[in-house]
Amino acid sequence: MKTIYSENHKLQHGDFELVADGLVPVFEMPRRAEIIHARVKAVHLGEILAPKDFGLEPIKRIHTAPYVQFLENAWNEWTAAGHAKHALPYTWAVRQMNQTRAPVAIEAKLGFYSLDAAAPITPTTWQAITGSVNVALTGAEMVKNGSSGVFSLCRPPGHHAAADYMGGYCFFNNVAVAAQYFLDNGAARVAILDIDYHHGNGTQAIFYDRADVLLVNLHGDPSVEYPYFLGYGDETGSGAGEGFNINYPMPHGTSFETWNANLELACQNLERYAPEVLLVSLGVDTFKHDPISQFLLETPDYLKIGARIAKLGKPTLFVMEGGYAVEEIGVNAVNVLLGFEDR
Ligand code: FKS
Ligand code: ZN
Repeated sequence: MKTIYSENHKLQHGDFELVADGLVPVFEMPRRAEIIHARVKAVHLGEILAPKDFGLEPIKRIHTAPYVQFLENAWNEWTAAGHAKHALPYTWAVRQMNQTRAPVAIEAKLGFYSLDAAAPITPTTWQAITGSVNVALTGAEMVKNGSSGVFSLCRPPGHHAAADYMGGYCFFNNVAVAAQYFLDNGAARVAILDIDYHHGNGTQAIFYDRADVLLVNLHGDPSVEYPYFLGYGDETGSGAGEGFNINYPMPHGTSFETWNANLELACQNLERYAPEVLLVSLGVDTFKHDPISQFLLETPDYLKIGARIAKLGKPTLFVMEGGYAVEEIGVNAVNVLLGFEDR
């Protein structure tokens, strides 16, 4: 299997994130992608290619123009406003507040275009996030052209980002942009399987009323797990999209046995939908030693996951999302790909 990778991911490196006990060094760090890259090389997974530049048009098929413009200009506006440290939001437009009138002050825009304070904007965030989308799109183009499986080693991740907000380390929704790329290039039915520990709220929000993308999510129960406010089992899609959003929330402490039983149900739904192409939001924060997550999957389990996905028999684009047990992230992520290839 070929891997798409760009060194540009290193241009996203936040300092701190806010957790319940205060500020801690960011979990979503460049070393994550470097360890995965090293593992891809070590097992000779296949050729590693640099991404092509697809420009902003494919991004704007998913994200609103004001949001894209906000991200492009955020750092300049932030420094022009006299700030020097990484930009973080701290005021949000909740409930009865106006959520349609975009504010002018950069401090306000940060809150307007975010769901939390876990997506720091640094001087080089823009290059990193456009690079990450290009990694996804380059993989999508290769799958479109006949590859049976490609690994887009995206960083920063994307599945928490919606059409017009960032959050949870995500800015552009790489997997959604890639899914739309397939639809815009001849596919009529696309499926996304999100196996990251966290619910892919951004991907769900983007495709919620659409029947051309089936989204299946396996994740921590949102009543006790980030992103908290989306990801329940009764969220099944709306309008034309009714029935095309399927959630499998699971409690803290879920073992591979239980998780795998839900993967089986997820795969049966994918088989019924019979997509032309499958995208996998690949997170390995389901690992039992993940520092911010609460499932109990073990390293060999990831081989079995890849093998089950391969059984679907669809051209498949793997898009990297989360995983914070940094030393093991390479083995775990690449095990999914090795399992897919029956290696
Ligand atoms: C932890 C608080 C939660 C944010 C967690 C974000 C998870 C991101 C992810 C992605 F795939 F997007 F990277 N903080 N105490 O893993 O879902
Ligand atoms: Zn995650």
